[in-house]
Amino acid sequence: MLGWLSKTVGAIQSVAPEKKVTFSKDELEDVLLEADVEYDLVEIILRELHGEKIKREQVRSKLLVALTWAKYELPEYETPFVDLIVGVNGAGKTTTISKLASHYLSENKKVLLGAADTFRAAAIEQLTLWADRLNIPIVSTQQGHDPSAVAFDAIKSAKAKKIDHVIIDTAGRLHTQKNLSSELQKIVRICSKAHENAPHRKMLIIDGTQGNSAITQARAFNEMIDIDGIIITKLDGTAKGGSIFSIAYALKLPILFIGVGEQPTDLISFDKYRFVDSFLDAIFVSEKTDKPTFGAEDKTEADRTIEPENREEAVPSRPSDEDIRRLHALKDDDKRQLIKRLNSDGYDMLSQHFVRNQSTWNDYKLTVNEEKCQWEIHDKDGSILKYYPL
Ligand SMILES: Nc1nc2c(ncn2[C@@H]2O[C@H](COP(=O)(O)OP(=O)(O)OP(=O)(O)O)[C@@H](O)[C@H]2O)c(=O)[nH]1
Ligand SMILES: [Mg+2]
Repeated sequence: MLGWLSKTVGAIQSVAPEKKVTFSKDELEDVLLEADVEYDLVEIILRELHGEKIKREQVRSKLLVALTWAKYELPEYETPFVDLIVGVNGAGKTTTISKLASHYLSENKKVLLGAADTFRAAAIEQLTLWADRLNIPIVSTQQGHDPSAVAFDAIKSAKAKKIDHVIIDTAGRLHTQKNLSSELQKIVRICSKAHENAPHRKMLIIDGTQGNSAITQARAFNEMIDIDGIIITKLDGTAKGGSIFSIAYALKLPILFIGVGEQPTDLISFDKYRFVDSFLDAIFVSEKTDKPTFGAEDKTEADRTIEPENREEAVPSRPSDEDIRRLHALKDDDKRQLIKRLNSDGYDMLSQHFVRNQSTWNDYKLTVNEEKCQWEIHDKDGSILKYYPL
Protein backbone atom coordinates (compact mmCIF):
# COMPACT_ATOMS: atom_id res chain seq x y z
CA MET A 1 0.00 0.00 0.00
CA LEU A 2 1.10 3.56 -0.57
CA GLY A 3 1.96 4.87 2.90
CA TRP A 4 0.33 8.25 2.42
CA LEU A 5 -3.02 6.62 1.63
CA SER A 6 -3.31 5.08 5.11
CA LYS A 7 -5.93 7.52 6.40
CA THR A 8 -8.06 7.07 3.29
CA VAL A 9 -7.74 3.31 3.70
CA GLY A 10 -8.92 3.73 7.31
CA ALA A 11 -11.99 5.61 6.08
CA ILE A 12 -12.71 2.90 3.51
CA GLN A 13 -12.41 0.20 6.18
CA SER A 14 -14.93 2.01 8.35
CA VAL A 15 -17.63 1.18 5.77
CA ALA A 16 -16.10 -1.97 4.25
CA PRO A 17 -14.18 -3.70 7.05
CA GLU A 18 -13.73 -6.89 5.03
CA LYS A 19 -11.99 -7.07 1.69
CA LYS A 20 -13.96 -9.08 -0.86
CA VAL A 21 -13.68 -10.37 -4.42
CA THR A 22 -16.91 -8.68 -5.53
CA PHE A 23 -19.08 -5.86 -4.23
CA SER A 24 -22.62 -4.74 -4.93
CA LYS A 25 -23.11 -1.29 -6.41
CA ASP A 26 -24.55 -0.03 -3.12
CA GLU A 27 -21.51 -1.20 -1.21
CA LEU A 28 -19.18 0.40 -3.74
CA GLU A 29 -21.11 3.65 -3.56
CA ASP A 30 -20.55 3.78 0.21
CA VAL A 31 -16.85 3.06 -0.18
CA LEU A 32 -16.25 5.67 -2.86
CA LEU A 33 -18.20 8.36 -1.04
CA GLU A 34 -16.40 7.61 2.21
CA ALA A 35 -13.05 8.06 0.43
CA ASP A 36 -14.35 11.48 -0.71
CA VAL A 37 -14.89 10.73 -4.38
CA GLU A 38 -17.40 13.40 -5.39
CA TYR A 39 -21.02 12.29 -5.70
CA ASP A 40 -21.37 13.14 -9.41
CA LEU A 41 -18.36 11.05 -10.32
CA VAL A 42 -19.52 8.16 -8.13
CA GLU A 43 -22.82 8.23 -10.05
CA ILE A 44 -21.00 8.12 -13.40
CA ILE A 45 -18.78 5.26 -12.28
CA LEU A 46 -21.71 3.23 -10.93
CA ARG A 47 -23.80 3.86 -14.04
CA GLU A 48 -21.09 2.35 -16.19
CA LEU A 49 -20.64 -0.76 -14.05
CA HIS A 50 -22.72 -3.67 -15.25
CA GLY A 51 -23.86 -6.71 -13.27
CA GLU A 52 -24.79 -7.49 -9.69
CA LYS A 53 -21.36 -8.46 -8.45
CA ILE A 54 -18.74 -5.92 -9.40
CA LYS A 55 -15.17 -7.08 -9.73
CA ARG A 56 -11.92 -5.23 -9.12
CA GLU A 57 -11.00 -5.07 -12.81
CA GLN A 58 -14.31 -3.38 -13.68
CA VAL A 59 -13.82 -0.66 -11.07
CA ARG A 60 -10.16 -0.29 -12.02
CA SER A 61 -11.06 0.61 -15.62
CA LYS A 62 -13.48 3.30 -14.50
CA LEU A 63 -11.12 4.84 -11.97
CA LEU A 64 -8.33 4.99 -14.56
CA VAL A 65 -10.67 6.73 -16.98
CA ALA A 66 -11.33 9.43 -14.38
CA LEU A 67 -7.58 10.06 -14.35
CA THR A 68 -7.09 9.89 -18.11
CA TRP A 69 -6.44 13.60 -18.11
CA ALA A 70 -3.26 13.05 -16.19
CA LYS A 71 -1.30 13.79 -19.32
CA TYR A 72 1.35 16.43 -19.41
CA GLU A 73 3.79 17.16 -22.18
CA LEU A 74 6.82 19.23 -21.40
CA PRO A 75 6.84 22.18 -23.81
CA GLU A 76 9.88 22.91 -25.90
CA TYR A 77 11.95 25.51 -24.12
CA GLU A 78 15.32 27.11 -23.77
CA THR A 79 16.81 27.17 -20.30
CA PRO A 80 15.92 28.39 -17.81
CA PHE A 81 12.67 26.47 -17.43
CA VAL A 82 10.26 28.66 -15.47
CA ASP A 83 7.66 27.22 -13.06
CA LEU A 84 5.04 29.65 -11.79
CA ILE A 85 3.42 28.44 -8.57
CA VAL A 86 -0.09 29.64 -7.72
CA GLY A 87 -2.79 28.67 -5.22
CA VAL A 88 -4.84 29.95 -2.30
CA ASN A 89 -3.37 30.94 1.03
CA GLY A 90 -1.87 28.14 2.99
CA ALA A 91 -2.29 25.56 0.20
CA GLY A 92 1.40 24.72 0.49
CA LYS A 93 2.95 26.82 -2.31
CA THR A 94 6.13 27.84 -0.55
CA THR A 95 6.75 24.39 0.94
CA THR A 96 6.13 22.80 -2.46
CA ILE A 97 8.65 25.18 -4.04
CA SER A 98 11.30 23.87 -1.66
CA LYS A 99 10.35 20.32 -2.66
CA LEU A 100 10.46 21.06 -6.37
CA ALA A 101 13.80 22.81 -5.97
CA SER A 102 15.09 19.80 -4.09
CA HIS A 103 13.81 17.54 -6.88
CA TYR A 104 15.67 19.57 -9.52
CA LEU A 105 18.81 19.65 -7.37
CA SER A 106 18.70 15.86 -7.14
CA GLU A 107 18.91 15.85 -10.94
CA ASN A 108 22.04 18.01 -10.70
CA LYS A 109 20.24 21.06 -12.06
CA LYS A 110 20.87 24.61 -10.95
CA VAL A 111 17.84 26.28 -9.37
CA LEU A 112 16.91 29.88 -8.55
CA LEU A 113 13.86 31.03 -6.62
CA GLY A 114 11.78 34.16 -7.25
CA ALA A 115 9.95 35.53 -4.18
CA ALA A 116 7.02 37.12 -6.01
CA ASP A 117 4.66 36.80 -3.05
CA THR A 118 5.33 40.35 -1.94
CA PHE A 119 1.98 40.64 -0.16
CA ARG A 120 3.36 39.48 3.18
CA ALA A 121 6.86 40.06 4.55
CA ALA A 122 6.72 36.61 6.19
CA ALA A 123 6.29 34.97 2.77
CA ILE A 124 9.56 36.48 1.55
CA GLU A 125 11.33 35.41 4.75
CA GLN A 126 9.96 31.85 4.51
CA LEU A 127 11.20 31.40 0.95
CA THR A 128 14.58 32.97 1.78
CA LEU A 129 14.94 30.46 4.60
CA TRP A 130 14.34 27.58 2.18
CA ALA A 131 16.81 29.06 -0.33
CA ASP A 132 19.43 29.23 2.45
CA ARG A 133 18.73 25.67 3.58
CA LEU A 134 18.99 24.34 0.04
CA ASN A 135 21.92 26.63 -0.69
CA ILE A 136 20.40 28.11 -3.84
CA PRO A 137 20.08 31.75 -5.00
CA ILE A 138 16.90 33.75 -4.54
CA VAL A 139 15.69 37.02 -6.05
CA SER A 140 13.45 39.01 -3.74
CA THR A 141 12.32 42.51 -2.91
CA GLN A 142 10.57 44.27 -0.07
CA GLN A 143 6.97 43.71 0.97
CA GLY A 144 4.52 45.64 -1.18
CA HIS A 145 6.82 45.92 -4.19
CA ASP A 146 5.74 44.84 -7.66
CA PRO A 147 5.75 41.00 -7.85
CA SER A 148 6.10 40.97 -11.66
CA ALA A 149 9.33 42.94 -11.33
CA VAL A 150 10.64 40.17 -9.04
CA ALA A 151 9.63 37.52 -11.57
CA PHE A 152 11.35 39.50 -14.36
CA ASP A 153 14.55 40.00 -12.36
CA ALA A 154 14.61 36.36 -11.27
CA ILE A 155 14.44 35.11 -14.86
CA LYS A 156 17.02 37.63 -16.11
CA SER A 157 19.36 36.71 -13.27
CA ALA A 158 18.93 32.99 -14.01
CA LYS A 159 19.72 33.58 -17.67
CA ALA A 160 22.87 35.51 -16.79
CA LYS A 161 23.98 32.79 -14.36
CA LYS A 162 23.08 29.92 -16.71
CA ILE A 163 20.64 28.46 -14.20
CA ASP A 164 18.41 25.59 -15.36
CA HIS A 165 15.24 26.18 -13.35
CA VAL A 166 13.45 29.22 -11.97
CA ILE A 167 10.58 28.66 -9.53
CA ILE A 168 8.40 31.66 -8.79
CA ASP A 169 6.28 31.94 -5.65
CA THR A 170 3.11 34.07 -5.75
CA ALA A 171 0.59 35.43 -3.27
CA GLY A 172 -2.49 33.33 -2.60
CA ARG A 173 -4.70 36.19 -1.55
CA LEU A 174 -4.91 39.90 -2.26
CA HIS A 175 -7.53 42.42 -1.20
CA THR A 176 -9.93 41.17 -3.86
CA GLN A 177 -10.09 38.29 -6.28
CA LYS A 178 -9.97 40.81 -9.13
CA ASN A 179 -6.65 42.16 -7.82
CA LEU A 180 -5.27 38.66 -7.60
CA SER A 181 -6.42 37.84 -11.10
CA SER A 182 -4.88 40.93 -12.70
CA GLU A 183 -1.68 40.51 -10.69
CA LEU A 184 -1.22 36.89 -11.78
CA GLN A 185 -1.98 37.79 -15.40
CA LYS A 186 0.58 40.57 -15.23
CA ILE A 187 3.23 38.22 -13.80
CA VAL A 188 2.57 35.80 -16.68
CA ARG A 189 2.89 38.64 -19.22
CA ILE A 190 6.09 39.97 -17.74
CA CYS A 191 7.66 36.50 -17.50
CA SER A 192 7.19 36.11 -21.25
CA LYS A 193 8.96 39.44 -21.77
CA ALA A 194 11.94 38.22 -19.76
CA HIS A 195 12.18 34.85 -21.54
CA GLU A 196 10.47 33.28 -24.52
CA ASN A 197 7.39 31.19 -23.61
CA ALA A 198 7.92 31.72 -19.87
CA PRO A 199 6.37 30.74 -17.56
CA HIS A 200 6.68 27.31 -19.13
CA ARG A 201 4.53 25.63 -16.51
CA LYS A 202 1.82 27.27 -14.41
CA MET A 203 1.21 24.95 -11.51
CA LEU A 204 -1.75 25.13 -9.19
CA ILE A 205 -1.20 23.96 -5.63
CA ILE A 206 -4.27 22.39 -4.04
CA ASP A 207 -4.60 21.58 -0.34
CA GLY A 208 -5.56 17.88 -0.28
CA THR A 209 -7.20 18.17 3.13
CA GLN A 210 -9.90 20.30 1.52
CA GLY A 211 -10.95 17.41 -0.70
CA ASN A 212 -13.55 18.27 -3.30
CA SER A 213 -14.23 21.73 -1.96
CA ALA A 214 -10.94 22.77 -3.61
CA ILE A 215 -12.46 22.25 -7.06
CA THR A 216 -14.26 25.61 -7.19
CA GLN A 217 -11.18 27.60 -6.26
CA ALA A 218 -9.12 25.59 -8.72
CA ARG A 219 -11.56 26.51 -11.49
CA ALA A 220 -11.18 30.18 -10.56
CA PHE A 221 -7.38 30.01 -10.90
CA ASN A 222 -7.72 28.16 -14.18
CA GLU A 223 -9.88 30.99 -15.49
CA MET A 224 -7.37 33.62 -14.38
CA ILE A 225 -4.33 32.03 -16.02
CA ASP A 226 -4.58 28.73 -17.88
CA ILE A 227 -3.18 26.18 -15.48
CA ASP A 228 -0.87 23.49 -16.91
CA GLY A 229 -0.84 21.06 -14.02
CA ILE A 230 -1.80 20.43 -10.43
CA ILE A 231 0.10 19.52 -7.31
CA ILE A 232 -2.04 18.22 -4.44
CA THR A 233 -0.41 18.73 -1.04
CA LYS A 234 -0.91 17.42 2.50
CA LEU A 235 -2.15 14.03 1.34
CA ASP A 236 -0.25 12.50 4.27
CA GLY A 237 -2.75 13.97 6.71
CA THR A 238 -6.10 13.33 5.10
CA ALA A 239 -8.68 10.61 4.62
CA LYS A 240 -9.85 12.34 1.46
CA GLY A 241 -7.53 10.58 -0.99
CA GLY A 242 -10.48 9.70 -3.24
CA SER A 243 -10.92 13.38 -4.06
CA ILE A 244 -7.90 12.99 -6.38
CA PHE A 245 -10.27 11.26 -8.81
CA SER A 246 -12.87 14.00 -8.73
CA ILE A 247 -10.32 16.83 -8.84
CA ALA A 248 -8.67 15.37 -11.95
CA TYR A 249 -12.01 14.54 -13.53
CA ALA A 250 -13.66 17.89 -12.82
CA LEU A 251 -10.73 20.07 -13.85
CA LYS A 252 -9.51 17.98 -16.77
CA LEU A 253 -6.00 18.88 -15.75
CA PRO A 254 -3.04 16.60 -15.12
CA ILE A 255 -1.91 15.92 -11.57
CA LEU A 256 1.85 16.16 -11.75
CA PHE A 257 3.02 15.67 -8.19
CA ILE A 258 1.60 15.07 -4.76
CA GLY A 259 2.90 16.38 -1.46
CA VAL A 260 3.04 13.92 1.43
CA GLY A 261 4.86 15.80 4.19
CA GLU A 262 6.66 18.99 5.11
CA GLN A 263 10.21 18.03 4.15
CA PRO A 264 11.83 18.86 0.79
CA THR A 265 11.91 15.16 -0.09
CA ASP A 266 8.16 14.71 0.49
CA LEU A 267 7.12 15.15 -3.12
CA ILE A 268 6.10 12.23 -5.33
CA SER A 269 5.54 12.11 -9.07
CA PHE A 270 1.92 11.13 -9.47
CA ASP A 271 1.56 7.68 -10.98
CA LYS A 272 -2.08 6.95 -11.70
CA TYR A 273 -1.59 3.19 -11.95
CA ARG A 274 0.09 2.90 -8.57
CA PHE A 275 -2.54 5.13 -7.03
CA VAL A 276 -5.52 3.24 -8.47
CA ASP A 277 -4.07 -0.17 -7.60
CA SER A 278 -3.28 0.89 -4.05
CA PHE A 279 -6.76 2.34 -3.67
CA LEU A 280 -8.31 -0.93 -4.87
CA ASP A 281 -6.07 -2.99 -2.58
CA ALA A 282 -7.94 -1.37 0.31
CA ILE A 283 -11.26 -2.66 -1.01
CA PHE A 284 -10.80 -5.89 -2.93
CA VAL A 285 -9.12 -9.15 -2.13
CA SER A 286 -6.22 -9.45 -4.55
CA GLU A 287 -7.40 -11.75 -7.30
CA LYS A 288 -5.18 -14.49 -8.55
CA THR A 289 -4.45 -12.90 -11.89
CA ASP A 290 -1.88 -13.06 -14.60
CA LYS A 291 -2.07 -9.32 -14.92
CA PRO A 292 0.55 -7.54 -12.82
CA THR A 293 -0.75 -4.93 -10.38
CA PHE A 294 1.58 -2.15 -9.48
CA GLY A 295 2.12 -0.86 -5.99
CA ALA A 296 0.36 -3.80 -4.40
CA GLU A 297 2.93 -4.32 -1.68
CA ASP A 298 3.99 -2.04 1.12
CA LYS A 299 6.48 0.41 -0.30
CA THR A 300 6.33 3.22 2.20
CA GLU A 301 9.99 4.03 1.77
CA ALA A 302 9.83 3.82 -1.99
CA ASP A 303 6.86 6.19 -1.90
CA ARG A 304 9.21 8.91 -0.88
CA THR A 305 11.18 8.79 -4.06
CA ILE A 306 10.43 11.06 -6.94
CA GLU A 307 11.10 8.44 -9.57
CA PRO A 308 8.13 6.49 -10.90
CA GLU A 309 8.23 2.89 -9.81
CA ASN A 310 10.38 0.60 -11.86
CA ARG A 311 7.81 -1.69 -13.40
CA GLU A 312 10.19 -4.09 -15.00
CA GLU A 313 9.90 -6.53 -12.10
CA ALA A 314 6.23 -7.06 -12.95
CA VAL A 315 6.84 -7.95 -16.58
CA PRO A 316 6.28 -11.60 -17.42
CA SER A 317 9.11 -13.58 -18.94
CA ARG A 318 9.79 -13.29 -22.66
CA PRO A 319 7.28 -15.14 -24.83
CA SER A 320 8.28 -18.04 -26.97
CA ASP A 321 8.56 -17.76 -30.77
CA GLU A 322 5.33 -19.69 -30.99
CA ASP A 323 3.57 -17.12 -28.80
CA ILE A 324 4.79 -14.31 -31.02
CA ARG A 325 3.59 -16.11 -34.13
CA ARG A 326 0.17 -16.52 -32.51
CA LEU A 327 0.00 -12.83 -31.70
CA HIS A 328 0.69 -11.77 -35.23
CA ALA A 329 -1.33 -14.43 -36.94
CA LEU A 330 -4.36 -13.46 -34.86
CA LYS A 331 -6.36 -16.49 -35.80
CA ASP A 332 -10.13 -16.15 -35.77
CA ASP A 333 -10.31 -17.83 -32.39
CA ASP A 334 -7.84 -15.35 -30.92
CA LYS A 335 -9.71 -12.44 -32.42
CA ARG A 336 -13.01 -13.69 -31.06
CA GLN A 337 -11.49 -14.15 -27.64
CA LEU A 338 -10.01 -10.66 -27.63
CA ILE A 339 -13.27 -9.07 -28.71
CA LYS A 340 -15.09 -11.00 -25.99
CA ARG A 341 -12.70 -9.73 -23.37
CA LEU A 342 -12.87 -6.18 -24.68
CA ASN A 343 -16.65 -6.38 -24.68
CA SER A 344 -16.79 -7.72 -21.16
CA ASP A 345 -15.04 -4.71 -19.68
CA GLY A 346 -12.50 -2.74 -21.66
CA TYR A 347 -14.41 -2.02 -24.84
CA ASP A 348 -17.55 -1.10 -22.98
CA MET A 349 -15.66 1.32 -20.79
CA LEU A 350 -13.65 2.78 -23.64
CA SER A 351 -16.56 3.22 -26.01
CA GLN A 352 -18.49 5.22 -23.44
CA HIS A 353 -15.42 7.30 -22.86
CA PHE A 354 -15.13 8.00 -26.60
CA VAL A 355 -18.66 9.27 -26.73
CA ARG A 356 -18.26 11.49 -23.73
CA ASN A 357 -15.02 13.06 -24.81
CA GLN A 358 -15.30 12.73 -28.56
CA SER A 359 -12.09 10.76 -28.60
CA THR A 360 -11.22 8.46 -31.43
CA TRP A 361 -9.28 5.25 -31.82
CA ASN A 362 -6.39 7.51 -32.73
CA ASP A 363 -6.25 8.51 -29.08
CA TYR A 364 -6.58 4.94 -27.84
CA LYS A 365 -4.52 2.37 -29.65
CA LEU A 366 -4.83 -1.37 -29.58
CA THR A 367 -1.37 -2.77 -30.11
CA VAL A 368 0.52 -6.00 -29.88
CA ASN A 369 3.43 -6.02 -27.44
CA GLU A 370 5.80 -8.75 -28.52
CA GLU A 371 8.10 -8.40 -25.53
CA LYS A 372 5.36 -8.96 -22.99
CA CYS A 373 3.23 -11.19 -25.20
CA GLN A 374 0.02 -9.27 -24.75
CA TRP A 375 -2.54 -7.08 -26.41
CA GLU A 376 -2.49 -3.57 -25.01
CA ILE A 377 -4.84 -0.60 -25.10
CA HIS A 378 -2.80 2.57 -24.82
CA ASP A 379 -4.41 5.77 -23.64
CA LYS A 380 -3.64 9.33 -24.71
CA ASP A 381 -0.33 9.60 -22.90
CA GLY A 382 0.87 6.31 -24.30
CA SER A 383 0.35 4.50 -20.98
CA ILE A 384 -1.25 1.08 -20.93
CA LEU A 385 -4.89 1.46 -19.93
CA LYS A 386 -5.66 -2.24 -20.13
CA TYR A 387 -3.83 -5.29 -21.28
CA TYR A 388 -4.68 -8.85 -22.09
CA PRO A 389 -2.04 -11.56 -21.86
CA LEU A 390 -2.40 -14.33 -24.37
N1 LIG B 1 1.63 17.54 6.36
C1 LIG B 1 1.91 18.35 5.34
N2 LIG B 1 1.98 19.68 5.53
C2 LIG B 1 2.25 20.46 4.49
C3 LIG B 1 2.44 19.95 3.16
N3 LIG B 1 2.69 20.99 2.33
C4 LIG B 1 2.64 22.11 3.10
N4 LIG B 1 2.39 21.81 4.38
C5 LIG B 1 2.23 22.73 5.53
O1 LIG B 1 1.16 23.61 5.25
C6 LIG B 1 1.39 24.90 5.80
C7 LIG B 1 1.25 25.98 4.72
O2 LIG B 1 2.26 25.78 3.76
P1 LIG B 1 2.91 26.98 2.91
O3 LIG B 1 3.90 26.35 2.01
O4 LIG B 1 3.36 28.07 3.81
O5 LIG B 1 1.64 27.44 2.12
P2 LIG B 1 1.50 28.69 1.13
O6 LIG B 1 0.54 28.28 0.08
O7 LIG B 1 2.82 29.15 0.70
O8 LIG B 1 0.81 29.74 2.10
P3 LIG B 1 0.76 31.35 1.95
O9 LIG B 1 2.14 31.81 1.64
O10 LIG B 1 0.27 31.79 3.27
O11 LIG B 1 -0.21 31.66 0.86
C8 LIG B 1 2.79 24.83 6.40
O12 LIG B 1 2.69 24.61 7.78
C9 LIG B 1 3.43 23.63 5.70
O13 LIG B 1 4.42 23.03 6.49
C10 LIG B 1 2.34 18.51 2.99
O14 LIG B 1 2.45 17.94 1.89
N5 LIG B 1 2.07 17.77 4.10
MG1 LIG C 1 3.75 30.98 0.85
